[in-house]
Amino acid sequence: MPDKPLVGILMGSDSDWPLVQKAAETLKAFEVPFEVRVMSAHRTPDIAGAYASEAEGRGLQVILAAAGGAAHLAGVVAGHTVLPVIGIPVAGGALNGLDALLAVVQMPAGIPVATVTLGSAGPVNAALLAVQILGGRDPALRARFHAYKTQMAEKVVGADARLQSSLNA
Ligand code: RP5
Repeated sequence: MPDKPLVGILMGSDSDWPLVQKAAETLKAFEVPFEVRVMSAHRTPDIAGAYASEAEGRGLQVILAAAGGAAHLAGVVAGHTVLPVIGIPVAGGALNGLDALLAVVQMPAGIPVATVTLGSAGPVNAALLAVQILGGRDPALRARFHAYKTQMAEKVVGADARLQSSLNA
């Protein structure tokens, strides 16, 4: 039987999936069990509200919510749960994502939504934030995150070494 999901990845439309799948890939790389759902704050408000209300009882620990345009999904979900919610603004439409970014980030006091960047770093960072949150009480997961950061630093050090040797050749 597959592990029970700890992270719920939500998106407002399946048109968001090409971007949002980077969150799924990142969680998979860290061996964090997750589920993926399409639901909308506007088109399926009852489903989104029910999902968020039931998430804690189902054992989820973090929710990622991606949406574009008037991106209310993360905020609506945050209004219905005490779980941490990470909003992923999706670029597109006439305002090219600025609308989504502001809709996700400008939450009223009391209902926080952690907001990541527009673009492909957004879903990756949302997943990494989820890993960091879950890692707070999972030493093995935290160790994987340490290794990830070390690897990233080694890449930069390697790139610098290659640049220095080409400049000094
Ligand atoms: C938002 O509107 C979705 O999250 C998507 O980013 C955007 C466009 O949705 P579709 O018209 O492609 O379904 O609700």
